[in-house]
This record gives sequence, structure tokens and C-alpha cells, in this order.
Amino acid sequence: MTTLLTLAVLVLVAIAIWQLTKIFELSQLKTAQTQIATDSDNKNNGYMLFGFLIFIYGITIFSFWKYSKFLLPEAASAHGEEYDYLMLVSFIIIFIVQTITQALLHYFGYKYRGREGQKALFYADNDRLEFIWTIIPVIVLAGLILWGLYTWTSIMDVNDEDDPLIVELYAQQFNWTARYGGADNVLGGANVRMIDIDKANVLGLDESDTYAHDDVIVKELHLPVGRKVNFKMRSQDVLHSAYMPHFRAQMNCVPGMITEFSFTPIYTTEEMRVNPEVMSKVKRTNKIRAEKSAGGEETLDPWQFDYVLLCNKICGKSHYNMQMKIIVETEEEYNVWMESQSTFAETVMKDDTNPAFNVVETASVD
Ligand SMILES: [Cu+2]
Repeated sequence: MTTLLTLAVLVLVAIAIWQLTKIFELSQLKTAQTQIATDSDNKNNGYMLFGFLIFIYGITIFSFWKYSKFLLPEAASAHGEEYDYLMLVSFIIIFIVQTITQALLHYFGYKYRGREGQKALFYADNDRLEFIWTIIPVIVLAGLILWGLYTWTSIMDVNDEDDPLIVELYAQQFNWTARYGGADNVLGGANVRMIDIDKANVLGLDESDTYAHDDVIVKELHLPVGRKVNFKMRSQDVLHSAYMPHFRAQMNCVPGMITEFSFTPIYTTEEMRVNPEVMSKVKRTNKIRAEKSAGGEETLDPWQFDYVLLCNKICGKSHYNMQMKIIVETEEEYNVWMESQSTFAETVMKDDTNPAFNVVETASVD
């Protein structure tokens, strides 16, 4: 509401200034009227160019100061550091080039402003200049693109080296389900055509496939720290995207095919909770929550940091709430947790009248 009022006031002020300018122009009718800009008009426009330059520099500095805190904290995956470094270098290059070129653009706009009696010089081309301003961007861009391709290829190299943990991420409107390969670390066959809601076989696992019997289906993703995880994504209905921002990981989930992504978590949830950037974000969020609760709005519980899997494709009306908690823990903690889980054979296949899988919490709203 406040934003709307502020906008309305700004629009009204702009209209008032415009009208005042009109009145001022009409009252000056007796002076010489011409549509051709005078030297003084050009000079004033030149000064306004400098004013605009200061404005864009100011807003850039302001944004860095005010909004840097909204960037993601330190990467929690092995490949994340290289990815962030590539991003940082790209940002620095863009920042330097934009700062210099904007200054030059505005300065020359002022320097060569129109003047009475001055004629523009006809200057067709200059091979050397064109060579310089073509070859420098080519070298810089080729360098960035090659580096990016190299980084992309090394991140996307999903292989079975180093005994990775195999996990399936199953997307559907509007929740996630994860499936582990069980003791043999091999996922059983599955197909959406085998989904049987009556038996709660919601992922469509093939009961005749023995690899599927020990599969563990969960609603909260647990990962052991330091172990490579190979994710295999499936979607039941529409295009979703498995986005794990803290691990700098994202992959589309496409109906009818299996997509893959692989990463190694390097910090446990507990370790990430004491990361200074995370701590300051939690503090800020809880301050806002406390203020809202005190202000008579709904009471909000203090927030605690958790890794999260989000959907990053607008897949329907509850897309915003399509998420799953991820817990990264030590190998021992992970093993204890896994021990406590039931397999597909123990739940869905055992008793047709008792459909159940390890539901921890239901993320979907409707
Ligand atoms: Cu989705």
C-alpha cells in the first residue's frame, strides 16, 4: 500500500512539473521561439549527461552496499568454488569495462556537443581503431567462453568413479520425492505407467525388478558429507527444475527422460549454520519475523538454516512452495538415518492394504 501511494505521489509530482514547464513555455511566447537547440541548450544537456553518469555510478555503488548481502553464501559443494570464481571474474570484467565506457560515452557526448557555426567532421572509418575495438572483446569473450565451457564440462561429467551415492529426485506438481538405491546402491526400474495410487506406489517402481525391492523412498533428502552424489531426475507431469542453490546445482526434470547432475557436498548442515554469511542472514530474517509477530501479524517461528531443493521452473500455481529439505550430515549420522528407513519391499509391496512410505513432511499445499 505504501509503495502504491509513493508511486502515485511520484507520478503526480512528475505531471505537476510537466504542467509547470508548459505554463513557463507559454509565458515566454514573446521571446524568440525556435525548435533549433541553442548553444546554451546543448551545454545544459551536456551537464545533464554528467548528472546521469553520476546517477548510474551512484546507484551501482548503492546496490553493492545495500544488496550484496542477498547473494548466496559460500558454495557447499566441491565444484562450487570454481563456479563462483568464474562468476566473480566475469562480474569484475563487466564492472571495469562498463565503468570506463560509460565515462567515455558521457564525456564525449559533452565534449562534441553542438555549437553555433561548428560543422561535424565527415570521418568514414579507421581500420586500426576498428581492429582494436573488435579484437579486444573477441579475446576477452573467447577466454571467458572457453573457461566457462571447460568448467561446464568438468561439472557436467557425471560418471561412476569414486563410488557415488545414487539418488533419484522425482518431481511432480507440487512436491519432490527422493529415492535411494538401497543396500546395493542401484535404483530399480520405474515408469510413470506403473504408478499405482491404491498401493501408494507413487513413483511407479517395477515390483518385478529385484533392484527396486531395497529402494528407499523419502520426503527429506539426507546426504553424507564428502561423498559424491549422482542425481537422476525424473518428472511425472510437466517440466520442473531441480535447483539446489547452496550447492550451485540445477538440472531440468523432463517428463519421459532421466536427466543427471552430480556433486559432492563439502559442508554439513551444522557447519553451514555457523558460516558467518549464513548466520547474518538467519539473524536478519529472524529480526523481520520477530517484528512481524510483534506487529500483530501471524506469529512466525524463528527460522533455522537448512539446505533446500527448490523447483526453478514455473510449473503451476503452487510452484513457489515446491521444495524439499536437504540435510548434509556425517557418514555415521547418515548411516544411522538410513538404517531407520523402510525399503520399498517392506512398505508398498508387503501389505497392499497399508500404503505407506517414509513421509517426513508434505511439502505441497494443494
Ligand atoms: Cu515444479
